[in-house]
Amino acid sequence: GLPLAERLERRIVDGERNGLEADLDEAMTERSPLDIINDTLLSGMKTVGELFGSGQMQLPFVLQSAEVMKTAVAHLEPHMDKDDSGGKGRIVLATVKGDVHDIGKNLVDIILTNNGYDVVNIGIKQPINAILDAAGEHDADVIGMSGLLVKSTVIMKENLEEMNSRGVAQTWPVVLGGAALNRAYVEDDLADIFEGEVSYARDAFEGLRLMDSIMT
Ligand code: B1M
Repeated sequence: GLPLAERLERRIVDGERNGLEADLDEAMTERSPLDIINDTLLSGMKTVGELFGSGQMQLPFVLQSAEVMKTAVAHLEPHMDKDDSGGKGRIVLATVKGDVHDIGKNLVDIILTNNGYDVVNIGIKQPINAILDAAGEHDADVIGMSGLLVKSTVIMKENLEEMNSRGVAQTWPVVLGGAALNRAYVEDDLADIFEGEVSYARDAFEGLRLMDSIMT
């Protein structure tokens, strides 16, 4: 058979979950859960994206791969190093209106939670109203928005404009992430129109670094 790491990556691409947990347990004897996610599972998801984008994979199979990815992350999560005492700061996290992609957002949740932040994860397809309501209700320090569709980058811009017009741009620094964004769009274009602080996180770890710098 294939070496373990390749086998795990194949499981994501093929959406094959039989024996997944056993392979993950074996992988954890050699590598940390986060390394397994970053070096192996995410590269499987990347392949899925490429196959789907080039028409070689149909949507139901993408969904299966996403389910296997989620199962794998759920299996690894309890084994991660954590300081989940909370108290370092609170972030409201959402996938924006019209967008269902949540694997990345949920990884950000895990990384921040495991590093002492309180995360209020309000889920997918969240309109700006719901995001701002949650931020107010939970007395958040930061708002985090995720989105993977090109359409979502436009929604994010509208959300920031809405925060401007409601006069709450200064209330919550905003962190944005997701595959359709890029640094220049956020740090040049969006930062230009937003009356508060907006930053771009390329991955969950940059999200953590941004939280650390905002909260100190
Ligand atoms: Co969809 N999808 N999808 N999809 N999907 C993409 C995004 C796409 C690029 C695939 C492609 O064509 N190559 C494409 C978008 C194209 C575009 O907009 N131009 C696409 C499409 C077209 C669609 C549909 C429209 C397909 C259809 O219905 N015809 C549809 C959209 C539905 C909707 O949202 N309304 C759709 C649906 C789906 C599934 C439901 C099948 C499934 C999602 C399941 C789920 O999430 N529960 C799915 C998947 C799995 C993907 C791909 C293959 C993988 C996404 C993923 O989970 N990656 C994706 C391909 C790609 O991204 N290139 C694709 C792994 C994840 C860990 O990465 O989310 O980027 P990511 O998160 C990273 C960073 O971006 C960052 O940290 C994470 C860890 O490093 N990050 C943050 C993310 N959010 C952050 C927030 C932060 C900080 C960092 O702070 C707030």
